[in-house]
Amino acid sequence: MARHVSCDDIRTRFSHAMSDMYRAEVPQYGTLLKLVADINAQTLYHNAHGQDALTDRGGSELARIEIERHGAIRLGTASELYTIRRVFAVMGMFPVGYYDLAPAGMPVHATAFRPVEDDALSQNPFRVFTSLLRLELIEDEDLRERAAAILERRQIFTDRLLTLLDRFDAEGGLNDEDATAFVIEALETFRWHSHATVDADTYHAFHQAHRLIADVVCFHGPHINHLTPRTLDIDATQQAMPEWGITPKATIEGPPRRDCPILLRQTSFKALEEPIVFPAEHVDESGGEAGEEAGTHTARFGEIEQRGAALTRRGRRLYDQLLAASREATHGLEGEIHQRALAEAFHDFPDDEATLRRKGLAWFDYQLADGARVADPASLPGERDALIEALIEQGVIRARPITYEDFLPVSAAGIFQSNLGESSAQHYATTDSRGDFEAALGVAVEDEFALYEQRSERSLAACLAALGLSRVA
Ligand code: OOG
Ligand code: NI
Repeated sequence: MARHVSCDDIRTRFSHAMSDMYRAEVPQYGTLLKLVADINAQTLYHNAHGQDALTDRGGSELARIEIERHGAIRLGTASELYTIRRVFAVMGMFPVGYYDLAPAGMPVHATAFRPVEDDALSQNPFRVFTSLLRLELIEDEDLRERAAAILERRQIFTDRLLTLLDRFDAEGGLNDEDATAFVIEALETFRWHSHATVDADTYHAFHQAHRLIADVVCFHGPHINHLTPRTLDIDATQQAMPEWGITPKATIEGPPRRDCPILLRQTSFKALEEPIVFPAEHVDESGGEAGEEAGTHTARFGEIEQRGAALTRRGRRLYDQLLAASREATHGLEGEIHQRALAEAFHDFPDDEATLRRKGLAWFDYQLADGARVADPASLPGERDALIEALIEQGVIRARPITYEDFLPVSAAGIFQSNLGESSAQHYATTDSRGDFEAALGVAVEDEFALYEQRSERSLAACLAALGLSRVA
């Protein structure tokens, strides 16, 4: 039997193919990539420490930055979500986390498909924020039923892709030829279609109910709506954007600028209105066919992100609390002034690595220092936390923050809004629908906190084992 291509390789082939496709479709994305590469090179040049901080996994963090991207798609039905899970599985990407965006006025819930193993993440951490429209939140019953009927009729996956998915599931992998075909076929699902599947009136009716509904329901497939490169300095990138002909949104989402970056900071720019064509649906009075009708649709945009340390549950609670509390102080503010008020509101969030670690606010990865040896094992404390501190103090092990690999619901809602128009947030009185989402997905989503904890524990256990101190772990 022919050898299987690794899922990691398929993911990397796919993310390159997707990036090439998006660059051809949205030229501003190409400009953004150049700008981010430029800023990253400058940041590394001016900040040897920044480079050092990125070399935590033996330099792999630095290597992955250049290919690191996240994208987003919006799906219409449970069965689309079920099948996209199978598609991402071929690329070694699994659903992590549940994001309910209804409280923020978006009629969707979501997960992030991403690699979960350390090795896979360091090779290429490609992620796709994947949301599912919640039709039940459309109030107008007639519109809701029309949307469901339209979505029921479409097939967003090619026949060949479905065959390849069955082969992958049956054989546990794809050979080189099939992997190549898989990338080509999977890309079709993410492609932009300028022909709407519904007439202009139907489109406008959905658009009126919520722009997001029109975007999901009226097209042949869930076009990739952005691909985001990772910058090492989002403030500098945001500032430079206008010089490159790109207009960013007024505020950076997420935590303020800090010495020790945490979680995720993001900003986006609105894509231009794109021409679309509505099919000729009616026969006009003279008996001739009324021609296709031209229109426009705003769907695709650009975004940049800067990633920092993953927070523990405790750290995340503090982040959520401070962010909520900052609302009043930052309301209506933009740009630098907004960032200053936000930084003020985050004053109580410790901003040095040692405190973040000791207070259990962020996750750390532990590595043995070069040539590390314990001089006097008997003198080491028995209690675990004290032992770790002693080993760090003696320079035997090093602790590095683990990079946050996920998304933030409040930020995501802000990104949705900037892209769909500020007026897009609506009030939805809903309960958390995680159960429905997981039923559609066919599996439970993984818990991101558990993944970070396991990684931290594994790295620590390996250090202690190598030092002959495993009894404590
Ligand atoms: C997804 C918006 C969320 C992010 O980075 O948080 C997102 C969408 O607009 O479909 O991309
Ligand atoms: Ni995004």
